[in-house]
Amino acid sequence: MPALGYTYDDHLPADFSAQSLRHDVRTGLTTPRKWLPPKWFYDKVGSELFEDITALREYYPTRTERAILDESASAIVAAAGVDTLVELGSGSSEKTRLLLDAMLDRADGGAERRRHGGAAADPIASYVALDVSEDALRSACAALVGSYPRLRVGAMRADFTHHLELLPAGKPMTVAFLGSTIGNFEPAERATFLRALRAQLGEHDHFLLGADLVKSTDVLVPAYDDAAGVTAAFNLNLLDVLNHSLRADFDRTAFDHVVVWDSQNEWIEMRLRATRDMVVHLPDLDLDVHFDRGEDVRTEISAKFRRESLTAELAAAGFIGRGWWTDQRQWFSLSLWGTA
Ligand code: SAH
Ligand code: AVI
Repeated sequence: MPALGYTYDDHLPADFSAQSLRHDVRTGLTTPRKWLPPKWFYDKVGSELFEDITALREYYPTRTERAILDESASAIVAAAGVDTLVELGSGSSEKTRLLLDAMLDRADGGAERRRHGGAAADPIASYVALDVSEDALRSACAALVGSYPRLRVGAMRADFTHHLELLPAGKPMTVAFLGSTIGNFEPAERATFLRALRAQLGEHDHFLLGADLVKSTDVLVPAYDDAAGVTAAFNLNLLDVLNHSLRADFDRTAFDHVVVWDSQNEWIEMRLRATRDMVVHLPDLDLDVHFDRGEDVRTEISAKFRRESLTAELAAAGFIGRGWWTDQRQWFSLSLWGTA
């Protein structure tokens, strides 16, 4: 057993933040409609702010998904029938505990029946957390090790848009992608991701997807524009990330947090809107970026789904539906997908 109690594998190059962030910032801030990819939200402060968001009264997705898991984790685990769980974008791995409890209960029954003198602390199930955020991975995995002596825990620092080929092979696994993080992809990116994931899965593997559903804008918009301003702080923190990582000189007081529901695409857009004309210097990129007063940088889309179109997208990528769980109000869904 490693000293930490969990294994830690960093698959991101040492200059990941430097190179990949530079590339994304140059691409996103030099086009007429400026944008930045949401994966850069999650430095230590950003990961903590996201956790604060999950506790907000207005932010229903986390507690709704947790309620579905409370009700149905055992049924989900029974349908998937595996004892290895790999989670993409695992963050705090908090809701995951409901799945781990169900997996361990299920495995424990089997272990009792198969016991041939193995030590009581032998691992009976495995969990691999994959995230770009080292801080989130380390605190989540350390906490899991403390809570689950019979769980083998691994942390993989990796980018799920580039590194799916690193998923463990050999034993059947369920790959979980919770929290509706899939909604943060553009549609084309989402199709690429689903095809890439499908290519990594064998006939006994499953994909467990948490997806937020279309609902009234009276519920959707406040979830991304809360009264306490936590989501605004999360959005503006992106400018601090650029200032720290690229020696940029964004003045965060010169940008407003803006939330728009795009009814055609059925997604929420988070933007940062310049409140005055300005030039921002990014010396590490040898780049000066001009902002007009009122100009937006799109920082995130958060797509909301419908069962029929989501099923069609999964089918197009080669997945077969194995189960669909939702809450009473049908605000959020958990769905299980097989490959054969
Ligand atoms: N699954 C958790 C956390 C969701 S927040 C939940 O449901 O509450 C999104 C998480 O995905 C963050 O922890 C962030 O660091 C991670 N993430 C975002 N983009 C990523 C990428 N490209 N590769 C790996 N992890 C990513
Ligand atoms: C991680 N992701 C699914 C969150 C969402 O709801 O799109 C990120 C977030 N952005 C603002 N609030 C939460």
